[in-house]
This record gives sequence, C-alpha cells and structure tokens, in this order.
Amino acid sequence: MAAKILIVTCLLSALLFEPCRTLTEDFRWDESGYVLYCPCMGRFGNQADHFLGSLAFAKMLNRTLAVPPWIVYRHHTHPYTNVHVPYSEFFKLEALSTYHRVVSLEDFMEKLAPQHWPSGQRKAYCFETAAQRSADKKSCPMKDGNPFGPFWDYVGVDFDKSVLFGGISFSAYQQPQWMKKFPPSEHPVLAMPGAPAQFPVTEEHVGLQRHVVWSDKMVAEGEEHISNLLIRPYVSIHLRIGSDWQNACKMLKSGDTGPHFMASPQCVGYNRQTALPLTMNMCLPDLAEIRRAIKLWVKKTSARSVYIATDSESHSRDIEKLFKGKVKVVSLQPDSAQMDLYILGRADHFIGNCVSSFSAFVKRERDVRSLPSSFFGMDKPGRVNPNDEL
Ligand SMILES: Nc1nc2c(ncn2[C@@H]2O[C@H](COP(=O)(O)OP(=O)(O)O)[C@@H](O)[C@H]2O)c(=O)[nH]1
Ligand SMILES: *[C@@H]1O[C@H](CO)[C@@H](O)[C@H](O)[C@H]1NC(C)=O
Ligand SMILES: [Mg+2]
Repeated sequence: MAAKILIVTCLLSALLFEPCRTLTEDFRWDESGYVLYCPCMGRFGNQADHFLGSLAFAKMLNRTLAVPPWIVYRHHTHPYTNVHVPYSEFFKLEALSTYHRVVSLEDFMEKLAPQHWPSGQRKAYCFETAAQRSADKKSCPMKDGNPFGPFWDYVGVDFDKSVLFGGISFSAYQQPQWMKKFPPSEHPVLAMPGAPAQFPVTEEHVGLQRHVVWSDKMVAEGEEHISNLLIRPYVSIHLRIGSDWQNACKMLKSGDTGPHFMASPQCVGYNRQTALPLTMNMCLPDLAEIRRAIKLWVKKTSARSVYIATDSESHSRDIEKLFKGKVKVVSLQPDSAQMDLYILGRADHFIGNCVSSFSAFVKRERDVRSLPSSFFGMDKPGRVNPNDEL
C-alpha cells in the first residue's frame, strides 16, 4: 500500500519534473521512532521555549520529532476558541532538518499513522505523578480539559493505553535510560501530554533558535509593514505591562520569587549561584524607565522611528512627546502576535522584557543574526545598573 503511494507520487513528480526523493523520504516510516507532544503550557513564548527543548530531546533519542501546531488562544475574538496553527504557517519546517529529522504532526497523522500507529494501538506516555491526577491514577491525562482535549481532537487522536514512568528527566545525561526503557522497536511512538523539555529553555538549547526560520509568507508580510510604516534605523520595544503581568511581577515585589523568574535567566544568567538581581523595572518597567531606555537607545542608534509591540497600552503619545515629533512612533497592534515578533526581530535595536518568554524569542533570534538587544532595567545584558557606564 505504502509502496504503491510512493510509486504514484514519483511518477507524478517525474511528470512535473520535480524530484520525488524528498517526498518519499519525508513520509517513510522511521524505524528509530517518533516523539509526539502537546504544547499545552502557556502561550506562544512558552511554547517556543518548549519547542527548542523538545527538538533537542528528539535528537537525543534519535527519534523523528512530530512537530506540533502552535496553540493560539482566541477567547476574546473570533472564533472564541483555540486555533491550531501548523508550524509551517509561521516558520519553515525544512529549516529544522539541518538539525534533526522532523515531520509535521499533521503529516504524521495523515500519511504515517493510519498504517503504523493505527487507532486501538495508541499509547500515551507520562510521569507517574501526572497519572496521579486521573480517576484510576493509572492513566495519562492526555485529553483532560483545555487545551489538552481540543489539541488531540484536532489531529483525531484518542489514546488506548498508558505507559507510566518516573525517576527520569529530559536532560542529556539520562539518554541511556530513555533508550533502555523505551527502545523504538517496542515503543515506536512516544506521545506525551506535555513537552519533553524545561521552561524556560536551558542555556545549551538557546542556540537552536537558528533553525527556527520565518516562513516566506511571514517575511513578505513583515517586510511590507516595515517598509510602509517605519524609517530605519528603528528601535523596537516590547511592552509586557498588561494586568496578568502586573500580577505576576507582584511575586517579585513581595519576595516570593528570586532572580530566576520565568524567562529571566536570559538577563540574570542561567546559573542560580551567580545570578544577578532581578529588579522591578526588569519585570514591569514604569513609564519613567520606558522613557529613559527609549531615549537612550534612540539617541545611541540615531533612530528615526520607534516600533512598539504591547500586550496592552502602547504609551505612544508619551513616547512621541519625548522626541518632539522628530521620531516616528508606530504601534501596529496586529491581529497576530507573530507579526509583532517579526517586526521586533528586524529592528536596528530591540528593548525587551527580561521576564517575558515573548521577548526571549526576539532576543534569541536577534542573537542568531548578531543584532543588538537590551532590556528595560538592564541596558547591557549581564549588567544591571542602567547608570553603569556603557
Ligand atoms: N501582539 C502582541 N501580543 C503580545 C505582546 N506581548 C504579549 N502578547 C500576548 O501575550 C502572550 C504572552 O504569553 P507568552 O508568549 O507565553 O509570553 P510571556 O507570558 O510574556 O512569557 C503572547 O503569546 C501574546 O499572545 C505584544 O507585544 N504583542
Ligand atoms: C538514527 O536514526 C536513523 C533513522 O532511523 C538511522 O538511520 C540511524 O542509524 C540511527 N542512528 C543511531 C546511532 O542509532
Ligand atoms: Mg506566559
């Protein structure tokens, strides 16, 4: 059956003068197995952190990664529910292949699962502690609640059996234990309720960002916005200041968290022993700090425009006033958060939020391209006092 499909595909592509090799290779069953997971924790920034770790995990086990769609929560606008956006809408799937073997989860389900992972034989894999939450305490909570249920429904998966594990982590030194516990011959598809990765992304996996490459469509749209709205050089800023963030940063004020707080290792350093202090301005910059940082970097880069991405208000009036109309201030507030990420990423200078994984995505991407970034409350990553000499 599979062979027949291959022959037909090859004939067809031969007719179209296209090589059939890539097609046939992509959808050939990998005897080394697969990793499937739901990006069920957090919004885009969190999902992106988890993606990098999961990609590394799949490579560590030499299994093909079934790349999941992004889960976009549209609860306040149409369609008032979760939307599952295929990876390739935003990024090039092929660009991941230079690092490791991947297939989109959608293709895995459509082209491979019917024959090799048929319903009735679909096992879920999870920590014993996760299974404790289920009614019988022995089942992986794969489809319990949102976004879990809708995610697996999107790809048409029900699970038939659970395999529990414990005393093992996703880190590299446990590779032999994973291989021993779950050889691909007996466990071809490791499907998990969450990402087999840490949040925030570990230091060793930050560089995997270079394989996350914007799709042609995103580049075309993004470049159009940039040329229509902005004048180079431009400074981009990420204002993470909405009410959920104000609440989160209260934990810092009250002393309920130390310097390691969500994405903050990108600023204070990954080592807990040597971490720099995390200040309130790094978590939730006030208007005075926002103005100070913008003024500094606009001057330093001779910027002619400022791009503001925000999760709530843009403060664009206040920022315009800083420059007496000599600098164009733009806040697009696009329908898709990814368009903000694109425009933030291409600026001549970026000012981000230390604690935000949304900012962290931009910072990593800019590091890959050797573009400069700073943070509110930290003009030079690795040095906290904004008054320190630059
Ligand atoms: N369009 C847009 N959305 C934002 C911005 N900041 C935050 N958001 C939204 O809020 C979410 C924040 O969650 P997440 O990405 O996990 O980042 P984090 O919570 O800041 O670590 C984003 O995914 C966006 O949906 C912004 O500047 N622009
Ligand atoms: C890794 O997987 C590929 C594809 O299945 C296989 O060809 C290769 O031999 C595997 N490598 C190791 C070290 O097992
Ligand atoms: Mg979040």
